[in-house]
Amino acid sequence: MKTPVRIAVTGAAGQISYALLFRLIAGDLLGPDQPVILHLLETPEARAALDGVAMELDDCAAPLLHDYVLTDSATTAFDAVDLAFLVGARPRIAGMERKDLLEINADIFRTQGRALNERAKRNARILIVGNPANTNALIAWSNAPELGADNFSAMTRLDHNRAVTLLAHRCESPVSAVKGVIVWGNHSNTQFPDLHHASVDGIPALERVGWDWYEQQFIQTVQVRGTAVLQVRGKSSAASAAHAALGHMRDWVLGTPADDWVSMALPGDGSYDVEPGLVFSYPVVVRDGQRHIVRDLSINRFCAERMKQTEAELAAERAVVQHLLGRRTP
Ligand code: NAX
Repeated sequence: MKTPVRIAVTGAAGQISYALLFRLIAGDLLGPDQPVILHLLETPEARAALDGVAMELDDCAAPLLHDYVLTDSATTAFDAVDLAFLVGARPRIAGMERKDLLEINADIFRTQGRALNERAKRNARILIVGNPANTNALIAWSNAPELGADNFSAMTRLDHNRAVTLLAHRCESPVSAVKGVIVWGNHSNTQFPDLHHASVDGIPALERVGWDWYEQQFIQTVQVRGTAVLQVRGKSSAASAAHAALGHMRDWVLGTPADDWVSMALPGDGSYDVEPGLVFSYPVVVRDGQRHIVRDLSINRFCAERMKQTEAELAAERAVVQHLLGRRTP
C-alpha cells in the first residue's frame, strides 16, 4: 500500500469542505490507490459540527481514508502535512467594512502561516481558498519564512472554469474545445478574464464570439458570477468551489494538460510588469512538479489597463494588512 498523503482542510465543517472532503476520500484528487489522512481544522464553536462531519466520513467506510485528525489547533492541523486546503475564513456580515474583513482574516492567515512554517512538510502545497484569497495567501506566505513562494497559491480556478463554460456555451461547443483562457489578478470583481489567447476548436475565441460580446458581456458576467449564484441559490458557490479546488491541487501535484494552461494566483516574480510579491493570478503550467508562469504572451493596451486595475486593488488590500505581514515583506 502507498504511504498515506496527509491533507489539511481548514473550515472543515463549512459548506465548501462538505463538498470537498468526500471527494478526497473517494480518490478524486490523487487517484484510487492513494490513501489519505485528513487533518481537519475548525474553530472551537464549530467543533460539534465537525464531529458530525467525521461521523459521516466514518459512515462512508472509504478504503482510502486511512485516518483523520479533528482539531481547533493550527499547529496540530498542519503537522507534517503534504497538502493544505485553507478554506476556513470569516464571512463578511452586515455592517462590517471591507477593511475589517481584511484585518480579521489577515489575523487568521497570519496564525496559520506561522503554524505551516513550523509544522508543514517543506515541500507542502498550500492552496488558499478563503477570501480575500489572494491577500490571505500573501499574509500566510509572508509569515512562513522557512517556506518559499513555491509552497503557496490562491484559487482563481473557479473564475477560470466559469469563463471556460461561458465561452463554450456561447460557441455551442463542449468545454473540452476551449483552450487558453486566462484569469489575471485578484479573485474579486476586478479580476480580468482574458480571451486574447483563447481558442475554441482551434479558432481564436475573439473571432468566434466577436469583440462586443467579449467586452460588454463576457468580462462582467465572469466577474460577478459568484454574486449571481448567491442570488439564485440563496447560498454562495460550494460544490463548484470544491471542484475548482480539487482541479487546482490535482494540476499542481500531477501536472497541467499538455495542450493548455490553467489560472493560478501565486506570489509574482515581476512577470507582466506586476509588482513582485503580490499574489496575482497568472496563466500557469506545471511540469515535473514545478509550476511556471507562462511568459511572453502579448499584452495590448486594453489588457494592460485591466491588469493594472486588479493589481492596484491587490496593492490597496496589502496596504490595509501591512502591519500583519511577516518578516519577509515582499
Ligand atoms: P462557510 O461559512 O460555510 O465555512 C467556513 C468555515 O470556516 C466555517 O465552518 C467556520 O467555522 C470556519 N472557520 C472560520 N474561521 C476559521 C479558522 N480560523 N480556522 C478554521 N476554520 C475556520 O464558508 P464556505 O462557503 O465554505 O466558504 C469558505 C471560504 O471560501 C469563504 O471565505 C468564501 O468567501 C471563500 N470562497 C472562495 C472562492 C474562491 O474562488 N477563492 C469561491 C468560493 C467561496 O466564496
